[in-house]
Amino acid sequence: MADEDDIILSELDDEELVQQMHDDLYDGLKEEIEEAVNILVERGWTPYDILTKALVAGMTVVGNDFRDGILFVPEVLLAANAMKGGMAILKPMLVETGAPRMGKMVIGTVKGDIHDIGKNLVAMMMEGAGFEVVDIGINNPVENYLEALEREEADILGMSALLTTTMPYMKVVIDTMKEKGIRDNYLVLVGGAPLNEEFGKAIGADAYCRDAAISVEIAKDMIARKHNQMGA
Ligand code: B1M
Repeated sequence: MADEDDIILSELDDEELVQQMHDDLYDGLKEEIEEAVNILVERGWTPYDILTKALVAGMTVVGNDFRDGILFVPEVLLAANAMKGGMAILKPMLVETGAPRMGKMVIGTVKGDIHDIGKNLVAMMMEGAGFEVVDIGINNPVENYLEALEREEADILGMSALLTTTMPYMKVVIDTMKEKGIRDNYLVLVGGAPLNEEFGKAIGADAYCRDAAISVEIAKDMIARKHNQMGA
């Protein structure tokens, strides 16, 4: 028999459920997060709204308490694991849009950095928008990026960094591309919480992308412009 205090997720209204998801993410409760994501899908929520309003917003609370020394790495890893459980349910919905192929992107987190949730989200949304995405994972030295770009004959390089100590590595990658004379063969998009527009410009990226949805918009726009230029 269920304990009197047990919360039945399906009995909560949308607002209460989203609040409960923030709490469950905080507590690293993967199964509860998965159940709640399924409930919101059944209630007709778009995958994007579930991602942003329930999962990403919940992770922001986790991030703030991590910053303030209230949560520590093990708890944050559990929260990240719960978030990934929710994202795995949404992935097919974001990916199977039947959109025409737009171009190919190689994406990875830079050397020294193991954060991958944001990168994974960008990869999913890019796939959903019709881009082919090759995810080379975390902790990538410059050689990994260059090798993948060439092997995959990609159009776009996406780099992610979540630490102020690792974001300068993006410049190392771009400078190496310049040295090798291949910089202009690719669109270079960068993102991650500590970056901003100014930083993107300073390191010579084509664009800084604030979030996954904006990454898609920028990539679509830039690829279309590139095709137009080539056609002119
Ligand atoms: Co880390 N961590 N962490 N962490 N962690 C942050 C980034 C931090 C801000 C927390 C804090 O203090 N508030 C802080 C960095 C401070 C700083 O540099 N100024 C920090 C720290 C300090 C650390 C460690 C050093 C802690 C330690 O060990 N003492 C350590 C470093 C490890 C390493 O990388 N070498 C560390 C470890 C970890 C965990 C392993 C525990 C875990 C990562 C698990 C994983 O990713 N699998 C973790 C987590 C989860 C976080 C927070 C809480 C959440 C990050 C996240 O997933 N956000 C984070 C706090 C925060 O950001 N609020 C924090 C959700 C995600 C959807 O957002 O990643 O921003 P985000 O991605 C967005 C956009 O930024 C953008 O689009 C995404 C989707 O909209 N985007 C791109 C991201 N990449 C893109 C690439 C693109 C385009 C857009 O390419 C085109």
